[in-house]
Amino acid sequence: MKSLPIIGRCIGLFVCVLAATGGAAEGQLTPIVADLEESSKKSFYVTPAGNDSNNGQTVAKAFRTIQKAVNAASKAGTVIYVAPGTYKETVTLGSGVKSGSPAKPIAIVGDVKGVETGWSPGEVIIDGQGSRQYGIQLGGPDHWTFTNLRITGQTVANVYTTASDVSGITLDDCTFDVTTSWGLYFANCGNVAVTDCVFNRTAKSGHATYLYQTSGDTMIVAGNRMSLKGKEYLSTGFRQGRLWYNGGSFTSASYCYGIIAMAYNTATPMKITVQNNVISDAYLGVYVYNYGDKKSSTMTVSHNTSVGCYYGMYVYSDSKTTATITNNITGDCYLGAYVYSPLGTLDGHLAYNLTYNPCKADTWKGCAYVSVAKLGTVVLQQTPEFADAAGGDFSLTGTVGIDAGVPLGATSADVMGTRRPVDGDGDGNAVVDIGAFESTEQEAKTLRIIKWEEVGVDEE
Ligand SMILES: [Ca+2]
Ligand SMILES: [Ca+2]
Repeated sequence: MKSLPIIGRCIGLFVCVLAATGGAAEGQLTPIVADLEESSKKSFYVTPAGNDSNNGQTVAKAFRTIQKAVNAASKAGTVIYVAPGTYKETVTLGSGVKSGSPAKPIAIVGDVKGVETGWSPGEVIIDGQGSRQYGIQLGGPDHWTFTNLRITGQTVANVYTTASDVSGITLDDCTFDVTTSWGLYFANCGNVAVTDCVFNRTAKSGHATYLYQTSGDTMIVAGNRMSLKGKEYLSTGFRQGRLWYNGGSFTSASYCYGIIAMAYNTATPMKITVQNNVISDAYLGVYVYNYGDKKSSTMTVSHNTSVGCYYGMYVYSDSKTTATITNNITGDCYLGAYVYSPLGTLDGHLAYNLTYNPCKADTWKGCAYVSVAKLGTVVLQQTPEFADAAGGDFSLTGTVGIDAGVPLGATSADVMGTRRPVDGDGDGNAVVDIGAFESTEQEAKTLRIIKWEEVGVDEE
């Protein structure tokens, strides 16, 4: 029995060698070998050189289509590694496809670094070629995660579901080339998480995310970037109060939103988290809505940077939801924020260059379009300086907004995944910045000054 812990620590090669040489302890080792075989079956491989008549269990026997691997995945915890390359298909998770479990989702991982497949690094692209409606269509199975995929060339939505019970879906580190209708379209779904994704939009793109949960208890939209780039940045006219549809002014409905994160769940309390997102040029940059009327529901809408929109931020909740709306930037907008939340707190907010601003002064107190239980520090009409807004870099480089946030709703990392808070104004006290980016500029300057002074001393 004493040997068991040692085998446990040597898992892998040691066990395999003993088994191959038919060692004396073979009988004892058999169950462990069986376990290893079992776990190896939990990986499938898809490569551009694969073939769907293979078993998909090794790179040499890889599948050619992601769909084939999806159909083959039979166990919770299965990982499907997809080699760099282009996959011209719609990946459909229909009713015959297995679900993962909350602790062990089934994962499709774009092997962009080539570590698992041995392929040269590159993007893993699901390409609709301008003719397929969807990149991924979800129709039943729960608890699937999608990582490091680029989904492009679809005609309706990059990812789509209208099934009523799809839950436990995570999209992480993916890139979506948003169609003229939707990037993500999730109607009537359960728990969804969209994290660290890039939504490439143009002035003709539709909604980046349309998420509407009617079940589950958690919705997360965090660390996503969806601002327009180059000459299209601040080009759409939303910020002057003009509606805009597919690249032109429009007088009726159908204009793009950035983030739509809505829940109408009367069965269970919801926890909605919308943080560290970067949006520009949308009708509603950040639209968060909870109306299940369940006690202990929470909404945290913090550290978003939303510019060039008709409404930078539109947050609405029932009277039982505790909403934390803090550390957001809404600027170059028609109206900075419309907030209605009877139990809500609005604090550490920065708004500037508002076309419509009946409050005039540097506070929103008394403004009809902000109705919350607690109104804290709200800075209006101080214009922050961004590093390269048209390039998507909204790092603060001046003084406005740096170390100006509040602890409530603060995140421990910014949209780039780097730490918060950083002492950005060099006063020795690290405080979070307002917006999606945490500035490290002043800290870097301070370090340079110290080094220069040290050099100066040495030279004397
Ligand atoms: Ca700071
Ligand atoms: Ca400071």
